[in-house]
Amino acid sequence: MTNQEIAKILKNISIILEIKGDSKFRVIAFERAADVISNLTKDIEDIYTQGGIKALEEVPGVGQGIAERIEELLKTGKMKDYQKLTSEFPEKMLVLTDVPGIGAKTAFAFFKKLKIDSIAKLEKAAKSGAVSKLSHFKEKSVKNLLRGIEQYKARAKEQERMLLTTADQLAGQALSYLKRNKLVKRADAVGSLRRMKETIGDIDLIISTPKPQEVVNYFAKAPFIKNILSKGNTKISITHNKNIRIDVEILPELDYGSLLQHFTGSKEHNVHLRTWAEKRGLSISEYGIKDLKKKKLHHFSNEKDLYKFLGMQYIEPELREDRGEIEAALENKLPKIIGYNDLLGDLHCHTNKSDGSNTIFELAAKALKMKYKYLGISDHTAGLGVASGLTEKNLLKHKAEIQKINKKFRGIKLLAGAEINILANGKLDISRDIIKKLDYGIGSVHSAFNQDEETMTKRVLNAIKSGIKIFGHPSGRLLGQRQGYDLEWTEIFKACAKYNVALEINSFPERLDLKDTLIKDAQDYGCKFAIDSDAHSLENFDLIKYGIATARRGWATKKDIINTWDLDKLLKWFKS
Ligand code: DGT
Ligand code: CA
Ligand code: CA
Ligand code: ZN
Repeated sequence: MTNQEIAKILKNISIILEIKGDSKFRVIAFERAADVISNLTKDIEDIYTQGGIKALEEVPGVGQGIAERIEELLKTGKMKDYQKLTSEFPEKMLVLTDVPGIGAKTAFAFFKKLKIDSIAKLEKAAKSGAVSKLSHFKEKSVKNLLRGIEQYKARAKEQERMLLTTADQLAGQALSYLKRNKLVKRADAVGSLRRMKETIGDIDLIISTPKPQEVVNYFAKAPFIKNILSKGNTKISITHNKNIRIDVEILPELDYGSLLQHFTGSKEHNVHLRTWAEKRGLSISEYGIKDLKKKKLHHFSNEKDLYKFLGMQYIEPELREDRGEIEAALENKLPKIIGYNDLLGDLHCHTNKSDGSNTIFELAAKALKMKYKYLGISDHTAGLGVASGLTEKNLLKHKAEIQKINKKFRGIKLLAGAEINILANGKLDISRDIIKKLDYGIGSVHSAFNQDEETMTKRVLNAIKSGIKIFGHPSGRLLGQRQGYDLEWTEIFKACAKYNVALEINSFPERLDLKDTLIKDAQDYGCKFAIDSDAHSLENFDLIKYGIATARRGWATKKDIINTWDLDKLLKWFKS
């Protein structure tokens, strides 16, 4: 039984206990255990086989009672308590609580009074007005309900895909296994991973070798394989033991450029390219480009030559989404997008004075190792009362501390910033005077996410005019968990350009926010960007790669990204 399956059952128990009005303490205990187990890196089954029930009890959040139930589940595949609970409150109806805005009690009312036990039935009842039979369901709540259902559906679709970081790690593991074999001449990740798309459906790899069959057999023996889906002479598809599909294609080196181009996609980019070429008597495939008139097949061992042959600029993989890149490449008008080594600093990170895990000194040492010229420290402010943030007084103390530690470092300059809450009414939670004493402020929305578009837009516009220099994770989306809030983006872009506020491109895997398409749009208004890690620990600094990838997918160039600028220029802009 997987951790996820066990966590799901514990979570369901907590929901049913809540419906039944059981003690809050018990509800939370099951919820917490579910949460811990679903995030555990070790398999519960392994923990149990190795250390028995005592080892289970050592898992944080798992007490004796829950450990006994997990043991029962692992031994018998069943849990009596759970069977009893679900006979009264069917497992099926619990899906309703996954809709944002529906709690355990409401879900049960839907089930009991309207016999609703699926999202489809819920949607039907909301649209037909049947839900208003529940006394507290008036017009506004029906509208919210429909919105919640839309969010649920979007999230379900996204959850079938993995985060870019996950795919990147697993592909890295598979590639390093392949490269240990001398028969493997070249091996690359292709598909959406090479294009660095924010979420990935499956992983695609290509290999060139003189001995395809031997390499297929070698790959089939990889230790990370759960099962083999299909196996041929030049291709193999497997399921990774993390339940992820990997497709592998193998070709001789002669055609590697064509293969790379073909399997990198996107499908839309390739279709456009093929149609364009057909009109010119050329047929493009993974085996090369055929000149139909002269009946000659051109081979490409190198992708750059392929685009050159077609008479266009080389198109970086991140741009291949059919968003105008082919037209631009033909006119020699593709922008030179930011490179992976162009950043001179990072402007968003947290110390242990708010919710980070490291000291100022540790962060600075890491930034120096990354060859940064400056590092902006931006801890949370205290205005929301949640998460440990800094009060105005403590923020000034923190600034003094940053300046003190700055003196201990050569080659890197520490900047004193803050991540300031944009309150529900659009005010910032620290005063303008304090912001002026800092090098810069990031303004972020961390509360009241459900405001309507007009209110949210006004709120953010107000903050943009209040002295912040970076608008942090602008849409607030969390991939697979939460859609971004509603903003009138053209208004936001105009204001950011006018008040010299950079839009953040946050590198956290579930954020990648601002997203690629909006980055592209924002440039039409003259907006600037800051690519930040938002590091809460030292390893988080390395996530910056994904933020840069997102900027590249948004066609952003070096000059538009404020943390590619040298310190003088940056500080001058902060004062503007
Ligand atoms: P994903 O896996 O949903 O994140 O997206 P991709 O782009 O990796 O798509 P996938 O895995 O279905 O296919 C890998 C690449 O194969 C795709 O990017 C382009 C290439 N390809 C070439 N011709 C075709 C075609 O006719 N259909 C599809 N689906 N892909 C094609
Ligand atoms: Ca794929
Ligand atoms: Ca695939
Ligand atoms: Zn932050």
